[in-house]
Amino acid sequence: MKIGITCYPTYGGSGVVATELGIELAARGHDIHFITYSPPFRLTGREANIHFHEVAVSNYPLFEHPPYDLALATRMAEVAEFYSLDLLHVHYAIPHSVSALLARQMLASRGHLLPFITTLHGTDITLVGIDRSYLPITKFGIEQSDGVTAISSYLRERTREAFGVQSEIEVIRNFVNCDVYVRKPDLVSAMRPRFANPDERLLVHLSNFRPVKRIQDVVEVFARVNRSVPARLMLIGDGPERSDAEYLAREHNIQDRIHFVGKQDNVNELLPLADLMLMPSEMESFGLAALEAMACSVPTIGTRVGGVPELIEDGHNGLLFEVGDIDAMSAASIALLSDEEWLRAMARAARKTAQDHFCSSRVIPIYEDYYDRVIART
Ligand code: GMT
Repeated sequence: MKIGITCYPTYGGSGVVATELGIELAARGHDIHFITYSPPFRLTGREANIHFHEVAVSNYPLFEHPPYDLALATRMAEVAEFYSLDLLHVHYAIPHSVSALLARQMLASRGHLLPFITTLHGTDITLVGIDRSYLPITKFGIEQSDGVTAISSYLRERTREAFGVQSEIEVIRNFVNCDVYVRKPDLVSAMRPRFANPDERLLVHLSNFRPVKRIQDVVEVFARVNRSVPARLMLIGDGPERSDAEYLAREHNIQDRIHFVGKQDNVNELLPLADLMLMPSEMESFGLAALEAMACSVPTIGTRVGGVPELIEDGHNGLLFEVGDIDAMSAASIALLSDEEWLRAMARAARKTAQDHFCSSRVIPIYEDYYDRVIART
């Protein structure tokens, strides 16, 4: 198949899923065309069967807000025509589904068929999408899509409730490449000493440091853990809450125990170094960072929100708490990190969950099957 993929190419779960999906599909022989304003950050540019088409937005002085959505629609239509795309797959509804709709209409007027699929990721529905200024057009974009997928059952139900969308929404959960995201003992032995001493535990958090991730809770939990168990914290990513986290670390005088490693491409090399992942988010429609950690045999202490319980089974492959319950999360982290056998059992269960249910080898064929069905009915 020839597939166009559009996403936010920056540091964020939806862009990661879209990019990894493109990489996996290309490895299975499909021709993948990314259509975005810059190359998705996890692409190396050396992958076979992957093409990148930049969306350039002209910045005429009259435009206080350059119309990216229109430039995107134009580029989508051009690429689809020049490369005979079979379908477009857009990740994150706003504004991508509306641009795809325009591209489909432009091509239809010239007798070309271009079905498009929208994948809903979370904040496009739970935050941005329900803002009154975007709701009607987001709902329209979803309803006009030839296929709609959601990354969890939670998000499907939330979309139905919040938008009153009646059309079919297929749940296709996020995935991870279990051969790439895996704990390799040699690599761990070589790299872990850079981040923690042998007698110390290493905790990790990975996000875009937005308020929804509650980075302050990560630092608060770590501060309490560090009082009972010698430990270090690795913070992967960057974003608006970073300086608050740095300030809080100084207040607790634990700044020397925290590694702010910033945005990293190869998180598969860093995650396996850790003993425990902290994900105290206010909301997660799925929680991709937790899945990536789980595949690396790192269990998560997280919050019972959104789609997280569809990934983490409390007490089996991780532990779930109410949002903001720092005391309970700290106590559980200390208990788990102090009990080697329990920690190992949970690490094994985390890896097994990733392997049994969320490996790309299982999920990508589900996408392929869905593409076939959408193309067949349009
Ligand atoms: O969580 C973010 O701030 C980023 C956001 C995105 O769209 O990039 O993440 C959403 O999509 C991820 C990939 O499907 C999910 O794993 C996240 O749970 C989801 N975030 C929220 O629902 C808050």
